[in-house]
Formats: sequence, structure tokens, C-alpha cells
Amino acid sequence: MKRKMCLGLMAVCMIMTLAGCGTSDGDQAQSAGDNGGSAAVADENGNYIVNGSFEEVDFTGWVINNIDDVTEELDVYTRETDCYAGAQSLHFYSGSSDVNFTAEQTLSGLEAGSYKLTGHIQGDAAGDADASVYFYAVVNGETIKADATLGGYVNWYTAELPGLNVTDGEITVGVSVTTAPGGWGTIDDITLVKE
Ligand SMILES: [Ca+2]
Repeated sequence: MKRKMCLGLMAVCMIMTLAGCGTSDGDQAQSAGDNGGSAAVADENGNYIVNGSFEEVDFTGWVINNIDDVTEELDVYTRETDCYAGAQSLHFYSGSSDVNFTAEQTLSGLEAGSYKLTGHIQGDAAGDADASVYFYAVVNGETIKADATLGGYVNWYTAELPGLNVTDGEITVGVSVTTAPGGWGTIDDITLVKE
């Protein structure tokens, strides 16, 4: 009698363990997809960028590189007036040091074909004639850039990079901003769609 109960308990424990493993595997697959770690998935507008409008609470999907740690403010901004779409954007500002950063993400598992990258930026380069602002894509080891300008408050500049020929399923897209101290702005609504 005692032995039967013991075997019964063992069987219940084994089933619970197996069920637990299954659930945990499912969660991991889900979060890998959310982070763009697995094959890229387009949203209802055909956009493959993860969190391209910066509407998440953090920089989900993006790798932010604050070069030499000089950019004083580099964050998700919740101010509808300073957005191109939604309620949030990527915000940057430096008072006494340079602005110098990139924000990028790599997508994989894309169907071969031609893609178009579009990004929006507004702000001010603090009179820096040598300011460098551009959106970029890396395909097949080649970096392709689309220059942008900081034309003043909510004077949005739209940068477009059409004809990005993806052959190996992978593309890295990003934005790079370098200005003198005093530079500020926001970046929003970055999309990558198949043409
Ligand atoms: Ca937004």
C-alpha cells in the first residue's frame, strides 16, 4: 500500500516537471522573438523594426552606444509634442560635452529582396557646422548612409534609404548623431519595409 502511494506521487511529480519544462521553453521562444533575436517579423504596416517608434518603456530592440559616454541625456522621451508618431521618441541632449551616439538593431531571417529604411529626426546642432547626423544600413558588409539635418524644433527631417538589397537574411539599421555641446533633438518612427 505504502509503495503504491509512493509510485503514484512519483508519477505526479514527473508529469508536473515535464509540464513545467514545456511552459518554460515556450516563454523563452516568445521573448527571443520579442527581442528580434529570432527571425524578424513585420507588424501590420509591414515594418520589421522592433520598437521603431520608441513606444516601449525602455530601448527594447535597440543597441544604444553612447560613444565615450559624452552624451549627457540619451533616453526614451514621453512628450507627445516632440514625437513624430505615438507619444514617445528617442531623446538626446548635451549641455557641456559633445553629443555622440548610435542607436542600431540587427534583424535576421528576412526574406531576400529589396527593403527601404525610413527615419525621422528633429532638433538643433547648436551651430555646429561639422555636425554629423545620418541614418544607415549595413547589408552584405557594406554600410550605406542617408544624411540628415537638425533643422530646428519639430522641423522633422525624413531620411530614406531605398533599394537595400538583402540576400543573406540579415540587415543592421541605425542612426548616428555627433554634434558640439548644446545639441539636442529627438528621433522617431524608424521603419524597414519590403519594397
Ligand atoms: Ca514614437
